Amino acid sequence: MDHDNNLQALSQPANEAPTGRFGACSRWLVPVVSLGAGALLLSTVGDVLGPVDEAGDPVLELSAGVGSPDFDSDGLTDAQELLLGTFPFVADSDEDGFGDGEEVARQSDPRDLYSTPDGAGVSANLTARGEGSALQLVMLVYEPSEDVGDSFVRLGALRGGQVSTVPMARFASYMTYSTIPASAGGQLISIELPVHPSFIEVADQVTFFLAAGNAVSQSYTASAKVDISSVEGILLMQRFSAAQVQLQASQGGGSVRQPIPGSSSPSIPGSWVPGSICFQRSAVVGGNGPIMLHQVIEADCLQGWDTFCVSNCSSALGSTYETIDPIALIGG
Ligand SMILES: [Ca+2]
Ligand SMILES: [Ca+2]
Repeated sequence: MDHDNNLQALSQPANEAPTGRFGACSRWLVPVVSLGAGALLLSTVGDVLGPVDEAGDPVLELSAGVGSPDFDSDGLTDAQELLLGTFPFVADSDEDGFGDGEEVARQSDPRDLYSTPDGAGVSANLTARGEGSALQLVMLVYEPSEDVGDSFVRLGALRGGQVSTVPMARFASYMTYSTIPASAGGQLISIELPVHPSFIEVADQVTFFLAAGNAVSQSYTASAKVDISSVEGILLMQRFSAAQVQLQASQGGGSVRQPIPGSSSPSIPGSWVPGSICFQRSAVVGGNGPIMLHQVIEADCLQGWDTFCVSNCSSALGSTYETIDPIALIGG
């Protein structure tokens, strides 16, 4: 069964890749393994690799070199800093000794002086934002080794029940990539990768996941994921946040669906509720390896957020969706 094969591939380092585990130019990249059937992300058109639709036809071309600058070289692009509320021109916004990008990668708050990274191992963060016509995936990996070549990074997608490896090496001309020194001698790897919205729209929901580890031990020790869904032509990012969850703490927490319109077309439908957001709680009702099946057990437009709630938020009650358990990606 395809699931089993894909899950097995997920749980093992991609050392069966045709060009060897490390390419000559980018040692940290895990080269292409394969894309699952029905999960076309790229196609060769002449010598050009680019996004395609389900029929395999090229879709809107993303211009090479797309991406926001990182003025203060902290690993977060200016656009991402504006979204996070950090200072695009100050590498350490809260002056706690850790750069903003490093704090995001290491799960601490770059806007809180008293929130600093704990733990010394590999750490990863994956999120997304809209930029132009693309969904921009934002990957940050903290690698404690001095040698960035020790890193072992893999990006994948769960879509329509299929797990695929996203071949980052083939996106090289599209993505923004940098490595910068971290505070204690390690490295911060920062990658922004544009994905065409149609990749999500054709499947309603896609979970992108990132696994990172050390090449010497050939195992993944950190992982992250982001769930993106498509409703009425708007992409929604599922987010978990202490502050948001506190609103429903008495009910056991949950998540919110935050719209991520492209910056060039902020076309939130008029039927959406401004100033509130779709809050959902779900329960795990099944799964297979790292794939978990959730059922929505609560769905309400919740006031208090400077965003928009999808008009059919409450109709999600009882629906199911698949996602990845990032913990299950570790150790393979
Ligand atoms: Ca920056
Ligand atoms: Ca901080």
